[in-house]
Amino acid sequence: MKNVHSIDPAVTKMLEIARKQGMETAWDRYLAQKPQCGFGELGICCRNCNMGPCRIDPFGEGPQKGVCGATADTIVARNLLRMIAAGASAHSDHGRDVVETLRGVGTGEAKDYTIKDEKKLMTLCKEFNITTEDKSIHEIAQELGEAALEEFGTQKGYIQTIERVPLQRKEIWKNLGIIPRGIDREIVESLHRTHMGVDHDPASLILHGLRCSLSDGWGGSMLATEFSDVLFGTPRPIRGQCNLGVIREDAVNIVVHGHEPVLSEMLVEAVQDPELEALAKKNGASGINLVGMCCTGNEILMRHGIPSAGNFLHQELAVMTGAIEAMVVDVQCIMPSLAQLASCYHTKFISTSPKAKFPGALHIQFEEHHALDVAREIVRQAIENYPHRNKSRVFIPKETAEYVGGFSVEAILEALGGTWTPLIEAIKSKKIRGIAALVGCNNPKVTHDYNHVNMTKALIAQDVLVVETGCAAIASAKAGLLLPETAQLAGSGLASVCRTLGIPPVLHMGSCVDISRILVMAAAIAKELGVDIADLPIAGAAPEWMSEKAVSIGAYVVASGIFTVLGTVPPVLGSKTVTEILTQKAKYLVGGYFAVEPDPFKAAELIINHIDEKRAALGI
Ligand code: SF4
Ligand code: MSK
Repeated sequence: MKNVHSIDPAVTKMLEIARKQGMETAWDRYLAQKPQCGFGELGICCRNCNMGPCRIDPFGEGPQKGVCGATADTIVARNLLRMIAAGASAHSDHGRDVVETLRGVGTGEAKDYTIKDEKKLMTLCKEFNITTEDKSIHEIAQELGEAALEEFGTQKGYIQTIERVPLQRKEIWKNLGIIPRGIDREIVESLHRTHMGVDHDPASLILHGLRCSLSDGWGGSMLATEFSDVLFGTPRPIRGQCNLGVIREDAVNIVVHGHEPVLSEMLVEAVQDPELEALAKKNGASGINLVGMCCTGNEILMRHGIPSAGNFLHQELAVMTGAIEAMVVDVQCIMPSLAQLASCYHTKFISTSPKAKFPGALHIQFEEHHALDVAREIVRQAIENYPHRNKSRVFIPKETAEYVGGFSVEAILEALGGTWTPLIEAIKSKKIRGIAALVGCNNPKVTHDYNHVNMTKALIAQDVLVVETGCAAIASAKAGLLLPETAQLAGSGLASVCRTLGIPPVLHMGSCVDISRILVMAAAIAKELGVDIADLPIAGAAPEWMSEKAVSIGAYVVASGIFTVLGTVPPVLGSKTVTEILTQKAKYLVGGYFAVEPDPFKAAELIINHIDEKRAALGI
């Protein structure tokens, strides 16, 4: 699709407002960047030392080596490894914060948090070999928190959650030497290897990239998910509303944007404080309206049905409605443009993380030991800002869509009646042809939501059950695809399964770190069938990805044995060797491999062909 910014009518309306008001957006800045640097696009520029920056001439006429002698293969592989390391570090540091919060509950420091899923706490204790007899819940939480923190720098040679992987997969990783030895260790080693004068072999660099990414998917991200469930509850199916229309003209609107539920969960609690509700009314509002955005939005959507104002490219548009009293952010995927944009309206742009500061923002530091007080202060700031709203500048698009979210692995198992058998039988009988995981961001290089929505529709029409997280899931929510009624768009086999179980053909499994839920589900099905994950009729896709986290995700999904289609081109084409490893040789090494296909219909076909190949190999 050409020359259209978005398929979402709410976005189109807001871009018209932006044009009228002379406000710039990511789409404008993307166009201003064009043509983007060809060296960067191909991944063949290096500034890893001060003999550079160096670049390789892609046409073979100019320099073919950096000052140190590094070739295009080395430079591309090093750059890719650095992207993986950055992505893995973001997810894993998020995981660390959640684990620290659980430990804080145990020690009594994080006094405003409680344990909402005791059953999961106990299950994790078993997994981490922690005895629970004669211990208080607080002692257990502290001990489990400490054991999980060990995973970041463990000395035992591998991370604990690797035990969840089917034996066949573990053997593959062992033979390749890519079992992650510690979450932080693999990230640190990535930076060491890519320092000037260390690892120069593209295959060696990429293999370490897989190892580093596994420390994210099966490590940091998985801890983030599991420990969030313990603290805030394991999601169960829940209905809610999505898109910019969830912003209310008569209420104090607070958008919480970013990733970590430790902040958003406290805001959920603070907005229910009767004193603050009364203050909102005193200031002329009907109440307080908390809405989410991006993945922190997904966290509270999954657990509380809090409305989501949209995905990644909605963040600037929400401010432009003129009806946002506070845009509250923590970490990741937050455009720095928000600070200046907010200053053009009455909106308070509030940063909260000591790790993520923004010139022009109001910084109210979020601290776990008095989390609720900080959350209340943020809400108070928003309420007191309500009278400053310029009503003549308010424009809120009407678009909203209903969704059902909250499909944790536990919730899916419950819907199946407690065992994987009904799902496996449906796959065997081809009612469900296979499973595709659609994940990842938006990117102004691609018509917003176009790939997500069309690929999802094309897959369910062919009886492929689609599981989604992150901004991909929000795209489907806005398009009305996360409803049981959507079964009518599915093939007859998938539709009949959905009707029997009362589930949508597209399951919202959570935020970006919750891709670990998809790994857990894949591992469970593989174990049940006695095969490797790579043998399953499943595939992954990141149709509109943009972030380094998505690079780490793609790498760990492939390393877990799953074929993955990317909708935007990664910066690797400057090296034939690296491109071949990722798109061909990886298949023989780890079972999974990458394909790049910007057309969502062709991408869906690639996935269906792959699923059919796997079905044939399994003899089903
Ligand atoms: Fe150039 Fe080599 Fe230094 Fe990179 S590491 S900037 S290629 S000299
Ligand atoms: S928020 S990483 S834009 S999915 Fe997780 Fe969305 Fe991508 Fe951020």
